[in-house]
Amino acid sequence: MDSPLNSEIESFFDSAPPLNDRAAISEKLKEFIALNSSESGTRRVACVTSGGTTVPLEQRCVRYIDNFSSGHRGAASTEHLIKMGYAVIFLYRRGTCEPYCSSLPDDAFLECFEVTEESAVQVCQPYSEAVKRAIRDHHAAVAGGLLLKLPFTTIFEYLQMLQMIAVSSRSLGPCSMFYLAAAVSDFYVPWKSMQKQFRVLKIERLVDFVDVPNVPQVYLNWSIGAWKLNFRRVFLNQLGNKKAEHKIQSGSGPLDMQLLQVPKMLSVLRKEWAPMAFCISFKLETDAEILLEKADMARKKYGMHAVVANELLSRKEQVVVVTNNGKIPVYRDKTSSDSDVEKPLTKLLVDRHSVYIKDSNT
Ligand code: PAZ
Repeated sequence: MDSPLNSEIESFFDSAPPLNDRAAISEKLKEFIALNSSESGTRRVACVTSGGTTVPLEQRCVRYIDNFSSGHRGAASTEHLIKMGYAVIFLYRRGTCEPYCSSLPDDAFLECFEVTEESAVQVCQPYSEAVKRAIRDHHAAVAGGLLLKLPFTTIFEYLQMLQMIAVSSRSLGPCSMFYLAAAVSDFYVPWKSMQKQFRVLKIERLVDFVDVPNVPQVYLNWSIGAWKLNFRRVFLNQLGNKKAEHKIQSGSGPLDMQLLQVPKMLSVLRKEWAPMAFCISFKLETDAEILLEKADMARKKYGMHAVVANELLSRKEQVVVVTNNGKIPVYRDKTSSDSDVEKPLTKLLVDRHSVYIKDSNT
């Protein structure tokens, strides 16, 4: 338990800001899992993660690091999994694609509705069918206890919520699936060190840490061209009324930033949080040459049951499912314009999950 990875994970969670709505999330999860577990048979429950995590640079966040993920993969996969009988916990980045919305325009609220002469609101004719279908299907999934949507924004929220979901769904044993399509930041700024730096100082004014009490490691080093340095010593009132000494300068210039690596939670998810669950992670690369090799390395390293390898530009057309007994390419059905690659992909993974459940029960 006391491995270097575990202590990194512990320090990540210790340094994370507590979730505001932890109790409410926990209650929703408990209800959802109970609803989908019954004595007559447990329904399969998938946790689908979707969209990208942000890395805040300030506690009162003005600036943050983000990534490209649209959440399309996660939203489409959720719809297919529900169609195949799964209940889905959809852990998604606020503002990215949501299930049942793909046929609506981006600003659906403003484009799909109009105000009539009698001041009533009605759906614009061209969107009538799409809106009806989206509302009907979404309502059926949520009201039927098949879809629980949990939004996140930051890497801190995402990992805390993933841990809560994994631990809560332990009771489902092999019937639980993790489908980890979110694009998760590799690096982060520890929350506590952020408080020390940015509560008083603005990012562009901070040059370097020297000797900050209670901070064992210097996490960030914002350095600005040496020729411009005009250090002043400031003493900031910090945690427990202790004084922290910073060097700052008031000029401008380039900014170097050192971030900590986000500890790899996949192996902890597999070994500790949800050891019986069927786990699928995704590997994205921009270089096709190294993609499959890296996906297989990730599969072995983190003990995943499958890794879905995808390349940035072709990710909507084809992916490769890497398992311990082979690499299976999966293609979008190009003969149909409204088909997506997530349909055959989820079908394949659901079949693998069935075999896994059968093997686990014998
Ligand atoms: O969200 P999206 O549909 O735009 O893209 C999906 C994806 C490329 C983020 C996903 O398939 C994926 O590869 N996620 C893992 C990325 C990674 O951390 O390697």
